[in-house]
Amino acid sequence: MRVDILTIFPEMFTGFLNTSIIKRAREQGRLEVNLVNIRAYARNKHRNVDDYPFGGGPGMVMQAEPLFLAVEDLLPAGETARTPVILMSPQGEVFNQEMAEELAREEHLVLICGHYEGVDERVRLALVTREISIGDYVLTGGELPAMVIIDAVTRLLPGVLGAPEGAREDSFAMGLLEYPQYTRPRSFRGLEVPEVLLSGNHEQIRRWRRQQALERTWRRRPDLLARVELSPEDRRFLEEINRREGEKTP
Ligand code: 9D3
Repeated sequence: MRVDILTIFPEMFTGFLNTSIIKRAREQGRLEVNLVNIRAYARNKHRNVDDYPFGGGPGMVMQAEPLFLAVEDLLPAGETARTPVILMSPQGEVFNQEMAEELAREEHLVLICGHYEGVDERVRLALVTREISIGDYVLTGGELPAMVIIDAVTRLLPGVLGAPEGAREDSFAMGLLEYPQYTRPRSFRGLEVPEVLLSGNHEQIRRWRRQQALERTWRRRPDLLARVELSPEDRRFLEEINRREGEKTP
C-alpha cells in the first residue's frame, strides 16, 4: 500500500515511521509512505498556506490551492476516482476497526492533515472523498490522527504481522475485551497467577479466559456485547453476573 501524507509538519512522522512494525513494513515494501510538505505548493514568497477567514472571526483557515495542487501532483487524472482522499478532521466519521479493515484493502491512500482553525470548505467539496476523526477530544492538528490510521491499517496488511491469525484473533476483532494475561514469575510481591492457568487443563483455561473476557467487557464496555456472538454457555454466564450485579446485557 502507498500512503501520501500532506502536512505542514512532516518531521512529526519521522520517529513513528522509523520504529518497530511500521519501519519493518516499509523495509519489506508492504507500506510505502510519501511525506509531502504542503508548503512546497504555496505560491507566495513566505510559503504561507493559511489566510484570514472571509466574514471575520478568530484564527486562520488553510487555503484550498496548495492542497489542490499537491493532490493533483500525486494523483494522475485516472487515479482520482479510485484513490480515497481523506481529510483528518474533528467533524469526520469516528474511526474504528471496521474502517481500518476497509482502508487496508485499498492500494493507495492520500491523507490530508489539517491545521489552524479549519480548512477552506472547497477542499471538502471538490477534493476530499472522506473525512475521519479519531474521537471526541480536541487536538492541535491532523498529524497524530494520520499516524493512528496508518498504524491501525498497516498491521492489517498481508504479511506485516507474523501469523495471519495475529490480527484477527485480538479483542476488537472478536468484539470482546481481552482476558487477563500473566507471565513468570508465578508469584510477584505476593500477587499470584490464577491457579487454573498453571493447571495444564486446556479446556478449563479456555473457559476461564472466555469468562474473564466476557465479565471485563460487561463491566467496562457493555456497549460491545450487543454485537458479539454469544454461545448458550456465554449467555448463562452473563445472566449469572446480571443476577448478582444488575442489568447490563441484551
Ligand atoms: C476552535 C477550533 N475547533 C473547534 C473545537 C476546531 C478545530 C480545528 C482543528 C479543532 C481541532 C483542530 C485540530 N484537530 C484535527 O485536525 C483533528 C482531530 C481532532 O482534533 N480530534 C480527533 N480527531 C481529529 S482528526 C483531525
